[in-house]
Amino acid sequence: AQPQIEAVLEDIVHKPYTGPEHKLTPLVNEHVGKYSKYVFEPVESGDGNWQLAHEDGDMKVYRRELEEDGVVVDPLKAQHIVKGLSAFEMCKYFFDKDTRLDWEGTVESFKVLDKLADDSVVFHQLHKRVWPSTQRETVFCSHICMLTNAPRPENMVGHTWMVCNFSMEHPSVPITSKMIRATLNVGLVCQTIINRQVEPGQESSITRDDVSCKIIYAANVNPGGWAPPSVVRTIAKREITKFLKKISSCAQKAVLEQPLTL
Ligand code: H13
Repeated sequence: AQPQIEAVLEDIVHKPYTGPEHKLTPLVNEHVGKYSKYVFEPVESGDGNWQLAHEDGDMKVYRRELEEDGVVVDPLKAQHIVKGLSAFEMCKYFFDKDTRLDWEGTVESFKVLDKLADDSVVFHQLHKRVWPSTQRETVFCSHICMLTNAPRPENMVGHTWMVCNFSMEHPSVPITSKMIRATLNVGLVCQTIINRQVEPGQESSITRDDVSCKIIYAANVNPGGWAPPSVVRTIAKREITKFLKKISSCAQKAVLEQPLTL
């Protein structure tokens, strides 16, 4: 089945949410192009290297154990289903910096370095100290877009949406010895699932009660600098689980009073 899956993933195309193009458009396209396919590579039926690390209701967290130069860089993938909101609403909530600190438990503070377009922003983040050692910082570009031709789960309505966050360097924040620069590449892909039959042309009758958001979240984290592998693995599993639970409940609350946007 592998060549078939590869052919399907090859067809995925991403469309900018708002545009226009900017100086990092080629870099964004490169990352989104790769990540939009990687996120959909199956974990259950794949090569067997993915292990289910945590399961809690609709949430599943998988990891592949990997070390580079003695540093743990386990790829992580998680799936979750959140009731009462659409794929677009979830991605927009994850992308929106103004509500980030409501749910983001790993960040102490952040700064916008570059607003490239409404759909592409470069950030510098200071992370909370999780070890009794040096604090981590990250510089990354965050991009929101729509994916076309992505594999559609059963009972899906509307479009597939994605936020791609990738580490990069930026001249205004050189790497110093005061902090360790961690690097992450993250893809959050969301699709809206409907729990009742809707006749063609009746889509405007869909309400919040009818929908759930299916999330696939993939993260490749390099903590930078050495830390005991078992500690990194414990923290990574704990943080990704906490993150998914927290963003889900915060996003549900945030959209509650608003009309559904598919
Ligand atoms: O995705 C998460 N947060 C984003 C918004 O703050 C930023 C993140 C990103 C940061 C820096 C570079 C690129 C992307 O996408 C939530 C992160 C949840 C935690 C995932 C697992 C953390 C593992 C930590 C391992 C020890 C350092």
